[in-house]
Amino acid sequence: MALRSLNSLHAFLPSHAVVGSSFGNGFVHFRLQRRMVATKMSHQNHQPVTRRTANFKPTIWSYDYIQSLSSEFAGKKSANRAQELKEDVRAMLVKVSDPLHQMELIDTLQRLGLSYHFDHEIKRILGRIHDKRCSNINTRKQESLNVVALEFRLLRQHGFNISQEIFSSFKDEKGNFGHDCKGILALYEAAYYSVEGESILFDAINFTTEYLKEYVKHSSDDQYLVTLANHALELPQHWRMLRLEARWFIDVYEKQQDIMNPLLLELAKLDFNIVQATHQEDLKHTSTWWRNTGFEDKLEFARDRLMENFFWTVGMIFEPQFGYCRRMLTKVNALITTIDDVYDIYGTLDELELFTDAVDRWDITAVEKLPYYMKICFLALYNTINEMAFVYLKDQGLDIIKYLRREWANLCKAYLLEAKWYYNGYTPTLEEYIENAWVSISAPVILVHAYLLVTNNSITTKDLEYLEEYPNIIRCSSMVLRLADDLGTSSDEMKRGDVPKSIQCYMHETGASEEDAREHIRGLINATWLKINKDRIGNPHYSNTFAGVAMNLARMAQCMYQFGDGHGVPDQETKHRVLSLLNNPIP
Ligand code: 0FV
Ligand code: MN
Ligand code: MN
Ligand code: MN
Ligand code: MN
Repeated sequence: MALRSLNSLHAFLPSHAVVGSSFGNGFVHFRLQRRMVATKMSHQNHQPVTRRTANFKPTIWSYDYIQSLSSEFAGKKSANRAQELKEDVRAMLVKVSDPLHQMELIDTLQRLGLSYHFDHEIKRILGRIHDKRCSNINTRKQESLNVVALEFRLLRQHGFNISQEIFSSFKDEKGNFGHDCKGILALYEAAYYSVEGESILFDAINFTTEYLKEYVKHSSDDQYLVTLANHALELPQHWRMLRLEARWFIDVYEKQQDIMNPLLLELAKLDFNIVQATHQEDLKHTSTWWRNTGFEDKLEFARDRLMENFFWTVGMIFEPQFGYCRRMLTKVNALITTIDDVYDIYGTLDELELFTDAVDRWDITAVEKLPYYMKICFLALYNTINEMAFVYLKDQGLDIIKYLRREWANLCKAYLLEAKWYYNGYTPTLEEYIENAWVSISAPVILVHAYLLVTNNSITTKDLEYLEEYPNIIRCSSMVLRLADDLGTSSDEMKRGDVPKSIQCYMHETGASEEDAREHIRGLINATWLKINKDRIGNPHYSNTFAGVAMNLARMAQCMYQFGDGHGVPDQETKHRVLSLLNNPIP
């Protein structure tokens, strides 16, 4: 049935009458299950309005708890000691001359979450390694798989171009890469940096995955390697949230008495705790803002997830100097989470049209027509984003309001289309769904704000035009976020009543089982990472910082939805993760 005819049909039906109507798809029965809340008088026409409720759990992080956070690592004493240690490590890094040891040290610094202090040194060292290796690719035969794979991964991580061919001599005619387990693990981690069409690396992922699965099943003397292999099989390093990875690796590293360097360990712990203290201050700031929005009681139906929204932001950008960016992006995330619930749960279609129009026009006088809860929501959005633009104008001399409001308007339009699909019982094809859903997941909003917030002082009109076209890195990061979100949230969304998500669209279109559809979606996530990897190689269009934020958003999605809906469900895995990153210092 054509969408247009469904839309016009809808105009004759009150919103609740659509429930249970027979639009001939498999989702109608879910819609019957949606829970209804008390009937209220609508602001518009004084007809009773039946609204959905999601019954989200309340937050587990109270305002008072957040405001009580404090850390003994916030002061000068810690900062001074860290400074001393950093200079020692820097000296060590430039003194090491053997390339293998240099690379191992860089890898350890990265895993401990310390490499951001040594960006310049690391880039210089890797630049030298890249130049030297590019000129004599054939000498690789004498080297171990471990060395070559480590080098390949580090170079790709830092945007250097290096060919997959350096692995060809390790591969036999059966597609095996030998029996050196350390090397195979290194190859596994490296292969996740592949781009489309790299068949050696494609084979490498298959081979190494099977090999490592067998390896961890059988007892081994090397417990360290078993630990790393198990962790890698769960998710490769490339896909992991940086701070959680650092927190995990610091513990693992400490237990490795024979290879552990006490200097690195002390700095890693101290730095982690200092960064945590900075994050606590950012969190307190945003929690006061959140309380002042009044959403907690004026928009009671919406998720109260300030802490989780902050956690997403820490995943996107953790370095202490980006505190302002972290604070603003947390507000952006919290606004998105709330507005998403307005469209998905509470708003009637009439109200949603008005809200979308108000955001599209970015017009304060549009508030007059909105129901009370939407006035609160719109003004909080309008004021927060305008203030951000005001600060930008004042400090950077650049008027960014038109770029910001465009993103919010696009988001609301994508939300509105989904709401129409939902009320009309329409199931799009997967392609039609995705065309809208990479926008409705909100990543373009987040990343355009992030781009402006991390690219201080140097933005040109050309950059802004480039941004308006949504570079690949934004599209791909959005795709990963959307697909991972659908894997983690769509089961509950279907139960409460929502538009069919990627899994359901694919099932509807192909007749696949849910498990096969999920497998298909996981395949799309894999394929999207290949595009991200390609975009990273030698790309001059944006800073490494921004590329990091965009990739980190994709990583965060895989983290938040690893065990279900980590964003919506507050008291499970996310709770422990939040405690370990934001509450508990490393002893
Ligand atoms: C997810 O909710 C959600 F709210 C997101 C991803 C918005 C906030 C984004 C960040 C904090 C990064 P939900 O699954 O309800 O989103 P959809 O789009 O599926 O309704
Ligand atoms: Mn090259
Ligand atoms: Mn939603
Ligand atoms: Mn939604
Ligand atoms: Mn969802």
